Amino acid sequence: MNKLSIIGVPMDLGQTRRGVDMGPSAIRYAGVIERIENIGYSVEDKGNIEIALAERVHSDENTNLKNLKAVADASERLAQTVSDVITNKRFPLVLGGDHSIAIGTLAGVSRHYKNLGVIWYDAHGDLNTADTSPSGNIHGMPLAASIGIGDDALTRIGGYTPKVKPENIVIIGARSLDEGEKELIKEKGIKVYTMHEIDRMGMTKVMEETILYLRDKTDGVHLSLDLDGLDPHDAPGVGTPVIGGISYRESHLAMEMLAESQLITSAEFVEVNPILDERNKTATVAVALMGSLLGEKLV
Ligand code: 4U7
Ligand code: MN
Ligand code: MN
Ligand code: MN
Repeated sequence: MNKLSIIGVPMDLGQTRRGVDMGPSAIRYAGVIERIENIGYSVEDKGNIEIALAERVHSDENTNLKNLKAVADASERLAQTVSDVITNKRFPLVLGGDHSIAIGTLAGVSRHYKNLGVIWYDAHGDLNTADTSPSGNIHGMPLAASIGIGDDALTRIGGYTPKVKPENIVIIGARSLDEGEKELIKEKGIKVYTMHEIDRMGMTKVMEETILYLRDKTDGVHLSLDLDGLDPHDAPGVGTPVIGGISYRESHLAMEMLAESQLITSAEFVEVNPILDERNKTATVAVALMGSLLGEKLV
């Protein structure tokens, strides 16, 4: 039987809006365990990683990265937990929390692969550094940190860097990229399907190309799905919504195609903020997408 472990990360220190720390609870409340058990997995819930309370963290004056030390500490704990899950031959499913948690998730996953691939499903590139970030929020930096660019405290989680090669990354859904991020994408040759390509080619072709692009050169693929990749109409409970996003149906199709490809070896769903949500809609959408990703069938 396929085995899966859920890891909750009630992280809100990578940005400044309250509520995203309740994401793991909202996703559990939306029935994630039952949903995945019904597909046929043996599911273990490892509970939550300990995160410092935002009210008790004071930022370091030596850096403009908000809550840097607290985020780095939590990333180390998450990396260890994720790595243990993989060692035990279980699929790690990480529930956020803001997207800064991807730094820890990837640090835990990447040590198990020679050539990890990453699908970054997001309205944003999350490729900022202290120098390019307009906000100082670390949730806008995890992909940069994972390719080894940024503050050492973030790039060296787990004691090694980089976690991913730029040519093994596919960003899907981008529609809000900062200038520094655009430059980095060009410089590093990161593959991006913006909303323009999704509109123009359709999600089917985007996913076919993504799967072909990653299949041969990787020995594992991590899916990092930021709910703000979806249109705010379908996923209103996110801290940084951007209009003109991917629909629920398109996302559902993308997850089903990934399930069919059997490419995905770990996943995280992030940025669910129940305070900003409408009757737990975004957590419910997240659980439905997890179901599709993990092989749920309609008939
Ligand atoms: B998320 C932003 F400036 N780019 O760096 C920044 F637009 O994990 C947003 O994708 C980052 O939700 C969004 O602060 C981070 C901003
Ligand atoms: Mn985003
Ligand atoms: Mn993101
Ligand atoms: Mn649309």
